[in-house]
Amino acid sequence: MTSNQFPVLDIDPFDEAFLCDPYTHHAALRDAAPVVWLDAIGAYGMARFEEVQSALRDHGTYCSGRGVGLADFSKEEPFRPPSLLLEADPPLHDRTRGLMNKIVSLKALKQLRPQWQVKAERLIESLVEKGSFDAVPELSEAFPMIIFPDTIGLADEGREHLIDYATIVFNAFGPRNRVFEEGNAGKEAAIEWVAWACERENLKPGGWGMALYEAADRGECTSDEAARMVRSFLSAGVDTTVNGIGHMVLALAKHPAQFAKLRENPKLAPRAFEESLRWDSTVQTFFRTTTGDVEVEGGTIPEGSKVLLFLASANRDPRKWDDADDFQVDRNVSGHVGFGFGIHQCLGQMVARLEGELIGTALANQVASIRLTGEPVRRLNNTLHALGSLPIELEAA
Ligand code: HEM
Ligand code: OVM
Repeated sequence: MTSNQFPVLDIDPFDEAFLCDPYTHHAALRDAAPVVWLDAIGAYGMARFEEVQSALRDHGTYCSGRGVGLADFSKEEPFRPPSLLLEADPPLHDRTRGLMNKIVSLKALKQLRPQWQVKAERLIESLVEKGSFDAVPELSEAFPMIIFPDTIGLADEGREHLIDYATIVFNAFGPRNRVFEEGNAGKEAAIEWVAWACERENLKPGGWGMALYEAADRGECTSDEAARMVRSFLSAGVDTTVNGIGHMVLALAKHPAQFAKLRENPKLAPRAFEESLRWDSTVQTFFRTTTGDVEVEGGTIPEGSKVLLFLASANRDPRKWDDADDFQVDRNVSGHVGFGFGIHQCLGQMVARLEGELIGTALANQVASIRLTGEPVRRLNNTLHALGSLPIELEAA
């Protein structure tokens, strides 16, 4: 399938040069046209804020049920049974979402906040004592791993598989390229562990996992569906916040004046986290599939086309944001699409925001300066902007 109506670009958004530094390539995508054809992957692309937001809003035209990766589930076997949320359209999506929204509620988060706050303050306290360390294992992975698996009620053994599992899942939205093959190699055990961890008998009482089986007991879903929904928590709930926190720390380390602003006013912590998601969006892209021929500026996208939505590029579009490439902790960042937009907008956004706020606040309270002590190392992933290593030094306040 080709298109001569739209500019044909030979940029591969999943090649290693692009994934290493996506931001240097986004402007070319945005400036070419509102809709482009990406020959390297055989899909359309939208990289401007307006088009990305419109496509996310119009879930009837740009559907998710045929997968939100490059693979079209109506033609190819999905790499795992589809998510009942992410890879579903209404009415199935809305039914699942309703069930899960009741569990990830404002009330639940209010109850968790004090415990999570103590853990965030303690973690930063121990890291300030240490001084120099790698912020990926010791901070950005450590914090979500301290709180999230317990919130779900996961078994104690095997939790280390969670990050490997997310690597596999988020790589699988892209093509079967080298990043996929090499990134996923040797991580197969994680798939088996996650299937095991989602079973009722392996979940602890009182957690969000068991809450889904209790919904099944009330007849609100089947127990197979409950297992699949627990899997959604495990797929989307860890590596996203890990890299959201990691990139906030990196952004603050690179912008000492912005960190100083946050220290002067720790109440900016929620904004600082939100701005870091705009400035360096953890989830870089998702696909949609067109359900019919779509008339857009520049031509017609045929039915059954894959369209790659560049969320991270939309969040840096100068058509939408003043000084789009500047990181400003006091920016009004409302409307960014780092958590998506519309019916699929992140189920766990309150969880992520709370985690980011607590780490941002703990840093503002306890730390005088954050200094990079070496080059950050990227962990290339087809969907996530991810860090492998972030050597930093914290100076006590
Ligand atoms: C959906 C990003 C944290 C669970 C999404 C979407 C994005 C996103 C962009 C939209 C997908 C689409 O439109 O196709 C993020 C980021 C996070 C984060 C950047 C952290 C900084 C979390 C957490 C959880 C979670 C902590 C679980 C507690 C989900 C689920 C969906 C979703 C289940 C699918 C929702 C649906 O289709 O209705 N997330 N997420 N996410 N997220 Fe998150
Ligand atoms: C799911 C799922 C998996 C990956 C990502 C995601 C960002 C959701 O299994 O529902 O949302």
